[in-house]
Amino acid sequence: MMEVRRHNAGFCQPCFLKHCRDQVSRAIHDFDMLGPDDRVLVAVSGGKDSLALWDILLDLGYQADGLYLGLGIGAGRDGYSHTSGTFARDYAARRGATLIEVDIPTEFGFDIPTGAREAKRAPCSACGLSKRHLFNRAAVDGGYDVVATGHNLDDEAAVLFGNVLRWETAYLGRQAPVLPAAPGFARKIKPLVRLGEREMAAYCVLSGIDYIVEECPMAVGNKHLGYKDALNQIEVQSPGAKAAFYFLFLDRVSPMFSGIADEEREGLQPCAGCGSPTTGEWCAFCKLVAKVGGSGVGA
Ligand code: Q46
Ligand code: ZN
Repeated sequence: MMEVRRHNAGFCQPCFLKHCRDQVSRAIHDFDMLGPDDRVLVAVSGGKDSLALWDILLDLGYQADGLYLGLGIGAGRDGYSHTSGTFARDYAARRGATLIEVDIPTEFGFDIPTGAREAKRAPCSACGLSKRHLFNRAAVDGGYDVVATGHNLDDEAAVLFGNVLRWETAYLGRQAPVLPAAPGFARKIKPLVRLGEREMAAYCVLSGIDYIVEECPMAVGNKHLGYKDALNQIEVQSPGAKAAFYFLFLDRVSPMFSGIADEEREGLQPCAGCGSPTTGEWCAFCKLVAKVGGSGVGA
């Protein structure tokens, strides 16, 4: 029996898997994320969230391919990136699904820890901008309509908490489960926003999906993890608080900031290196590649 306190409900195995699929269907419907003919590119890390998302989208009948990005984190065959790639490949092979791979060290000549150090950025900042850029580029180049990521309710509530603490209005304007397509940008969707971290781990265990349990070593000391802990403590006292915090924000507060996000997408021009839309002459990813002295700018 799997208990979900937020819903004050307990589920047997088949009902729990159905509950997860239903929550994803509801998110897709409520936020108008996907049409039946959309081609979806799922950002797959080898972790529980992205593999569960890919599984559920396939079960729901969507045309969903995976994209695995090699970040070069951790040395050797036991390193984080090597291991996470193995889980992504194994899942794709077992399910007969298509997995596209982009390996940053091979294609651009640097790994994320080195890139971050040489560009004097926090590792997660260098990693995040690389992921956003390369997922979008793969989607646009591959003719996909949508990039789907495995951000769950815990992730989104923690990001919201951090943005509210510092009243980051531009980020608040952008924090939606759907970012519409624009010239040079595929639509971005987060179909797991109605499901928590614990539910995603249970989904994988109950449906026999093997995933990398180890956290990325670069996440240690990350502020985001502290926000998750704080919200978990609140959730213990008041089940449902996390979902209320996030969904009432979307309903009542985020419309006030959406104009800021729209303004940010206006006045973009093609990056001199890769052609992706950007505010300056070079996009953040090409600047990172240039600082690290890597290869592939303009490729
Ligand atoms: S993979 Fe990349 Fe995460 Fe690792 S370096 Fe940070 S952002 S923690 S989701
Ligand atoms: Zn560029």
